[in-house]
Formats: sequence, structure tokens, C-alpha cells
Amino acid sequence: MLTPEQKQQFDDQGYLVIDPQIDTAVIDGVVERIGNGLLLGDGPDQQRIADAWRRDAGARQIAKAPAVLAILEELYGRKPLPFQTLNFRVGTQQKEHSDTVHFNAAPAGYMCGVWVALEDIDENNGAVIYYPGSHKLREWNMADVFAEPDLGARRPKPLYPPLSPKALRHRLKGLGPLLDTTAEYTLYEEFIQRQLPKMGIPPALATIRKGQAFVWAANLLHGGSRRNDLSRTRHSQVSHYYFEGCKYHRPLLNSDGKTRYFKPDWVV
Ligand SMILES: O=C(O)CCC(=O)C(=O)O
Repeated sequence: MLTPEQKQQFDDQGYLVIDPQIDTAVIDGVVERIGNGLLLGDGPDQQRIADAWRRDAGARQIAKAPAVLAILEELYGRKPLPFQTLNFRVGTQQKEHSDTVHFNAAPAGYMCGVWVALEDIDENNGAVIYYPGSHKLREWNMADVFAEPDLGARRPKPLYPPLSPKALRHRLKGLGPLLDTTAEYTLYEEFIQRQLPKMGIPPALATIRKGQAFVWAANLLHGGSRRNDLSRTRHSQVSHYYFEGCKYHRPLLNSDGKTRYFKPDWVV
């Protein structure tokens, strides 16, 4: 399905624009339900709609589009497994990051994002910004962030006092991290902002058309560009994929140095 040039481009540049072959009716249905507020998001402005696939067949179809699954299998040589969807009405203006700080695997790098444009995207409605080839840089993790003296000095204290091993196990099962990951992530974002000018890679914008998709490798630095026109929407769905036969973990939740594997909630 992919040409050798497309595979080479993904290897060299860490991204690929593809045709996910999703029916326009499916795309329009998701946009309409989101536009009508039938699918609500989290946060005060409800702009980020996590895991719409659970409630919405259209969002599920986008995450499991056969053409996308076939292309990812060609690129990675393993069966892709979608495990999260995020829908947005407007651009996120999210600071640059690598997904490897959120989701990684053993073996490393078996994770990717597929960002489907549910309307035309240009430089004014908050296109994804990315740094071609940055996926080849080392995977920066929280240890790198804390190694910067000023950022390390601002590292937040653990949220809980030392717990018994049993209480700790219980906590980790039910409530996730014992760490203030929101504050730690802010330090990570600052760290990445310092790396960007040093990399010597000019940023690019994923200005793709409605119905196209932008695939990025886990370690490609990317974010949401400025919304130059605040009156415009930017309907999009990003689905995140792991691959079969790996172990899965979330480095941000492991910033105390222990790798805790988890069982993702697969999109079914
Ligand atoms: O949609 C965007 O603006 C950015 C999305 C993103 O950075 C992500 O899903 O990791």
C-alpha cells in the first residue's frame, strides 16, 4: 500500500501524510455531534474530548479505520492497537513535546499518533506544528529535565509521605501517581522549549485537508500552533496506537525512576 519513498520518508522525517479512507459522512457526523455539544469534553471549556470512541461509533470508526491500521502495520511491522482518542473543536496551542514522555513501550518507540483533519487545516486555525526528523534525537525523559539545575531545583515534592509497600501498591493500582505530574510536566515543557532553538530544525505546519491524516512517530517533537484566527474551529481527532507484543508504560508517571507497566484500555 505504501511506496518505498513513503516508508523512507517516515523513517527519515518521522511523519507521513496519508489518506485514511474514512467516509465523509463519518467525519461530518463526528463534527456535527461535537458541534452540537452532544459529545462533551473535560476542563472548563470542554474543548478536549477524551475517548469519544466509547460513546460515539464515528469516533471509533476513525480510530479503527482499516486503511490506517494497514499503513501502521506496514510502517512498524507489528499489528497496531488503538488505545486512546482525543477530539478537539479548536486548536490546542499545546506546547511542543514528544509523545514518548506520555506513552512508551518496551521495545522503545512502538507507539504513534494519527491525527485526522475533520476540516481543512491551514496556518490560521491552529495546525499541528512539528519538527521534521526530531524523532531521531534521543528520547528525553524526566531525568534529563531534572538534570538541569534550575528545573531540578523546582522539582515538586512527592504528594504523599512514605507509605507501607502494601499501601503503596494499593495507591498505584487505584489512583495512579504519587507525584505531582502536572507540575512536573510544566518543567518538561520548559525543558523542551530550551532544546528547540538548539536543534537547528525549522518547524513545519501540518496544513492538511479535511479527510487527510498526519501520522507521527512517538518521538517526533510536535504541538499545536498558534490560533491566528480565534473565530475558527479546528475539528480534529487524534488516535494513539501501541503495537502488539510490547510492554507499555507512561514515563511521566515513572519519573521516580521505576518503570511501571500498565494495561492500556484498547479501543474495541
Ligand atoms: O492537536 C494538537 O493541536 C496537538 C495534539 C498533540 O500534541 C498530541 O496529541 O500529542
